[in-house]
Amino acid sequence: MITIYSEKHRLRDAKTELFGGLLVPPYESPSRADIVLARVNSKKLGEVIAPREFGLEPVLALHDAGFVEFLRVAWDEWSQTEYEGEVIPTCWPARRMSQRIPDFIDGKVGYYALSSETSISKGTWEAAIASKDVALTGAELLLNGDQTGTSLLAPLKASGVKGVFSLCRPPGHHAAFDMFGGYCFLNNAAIAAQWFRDNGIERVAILDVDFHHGNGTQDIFYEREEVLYLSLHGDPRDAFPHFSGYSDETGQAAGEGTTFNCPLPRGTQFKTWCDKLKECLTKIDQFGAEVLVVSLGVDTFEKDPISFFKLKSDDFLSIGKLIADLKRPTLFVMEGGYDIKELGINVVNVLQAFEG
Ligand code: OKP
Ligand code: ZN
Repeated sequence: MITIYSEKHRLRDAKTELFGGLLVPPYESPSRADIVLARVNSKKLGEVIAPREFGLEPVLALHDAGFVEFLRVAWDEWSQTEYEGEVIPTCWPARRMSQRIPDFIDGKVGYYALSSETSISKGTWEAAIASKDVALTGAELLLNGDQTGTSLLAPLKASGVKGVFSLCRPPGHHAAFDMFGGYCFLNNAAIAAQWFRDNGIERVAILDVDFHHGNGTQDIFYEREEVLYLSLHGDPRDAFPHFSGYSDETGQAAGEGTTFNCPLPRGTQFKTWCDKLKECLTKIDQFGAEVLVVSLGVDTFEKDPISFFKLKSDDFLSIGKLIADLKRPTLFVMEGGYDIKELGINVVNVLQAFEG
């Protein structure tokens, strides 16, 4: 399997995350991509290639233009104040308050933030742009093949088991139409899914196996019938993002029925999780998805420091195998996973088992 990877992920290296009332070193750190890449290489998963640049058009296809411009200038505007730390929101347009966009950066960051743990730091914008290019390059490779002109999609359709791995960092699934947070800025998986739609693919499914609900992906496609979003995640009554991911959120308007949420309780083991995964896979099959995008988070791991499921390293092999059984061209987009020690093992387990 080919991996798409950009060194520019290093530009996202915030000093602070607001966690438990303290400013701590972020869980979402450059070492995450390093450890995954090291495992990709040591297990000889396949070639590792750099992304090409797609510009802002595919981003503006589904993110708000004002939001994207805010992300671009946020660090510079913050740097021009007397503030000494990183960009952290402290004030929101909460219930019954005005939804206007303020002028000063303090107000703007509150307007565009969905949570406060995620500091915007120097280089965040550049890394987020590279991350969405990693996703888009993977999508393009899956659809059009490599430079030799060989389409990967044809053999995919025949064998049903071809995939591409976009090693995105920072992650994306919490990034909504006009909100950042949960370590995410631009929604890499959603941008890739939309790119497939804009390049002749009728029906796309996004399967989100990250421990956290992908509120951003759900938000972006909530009223859309051609993109099916399915997620298994920690029950939002107990887990971030807390205000999205309930089972009665099923889509709206034309998109009614094309969102499927499986919230699961503390301590969930693989057996229970896997039964839900199989339900999701059946729905993807029935939906007639031509391409599958997997939001691949492995923070469901039993040793993950910020999550509460109990999956073991070998379970990730089963996940890869079950996804392969769907026989759909599959773009794996990296999301979360914070047990640095075993992160690479768990990610590459999914990918190698997918390849069989
Ligand atoms: C990003 B991804 C824990 C607060 C949760 C944010 C988690 C973001 C996860 N007390 N902090 O989905 O892996
Ligand atoms: Zn997560």
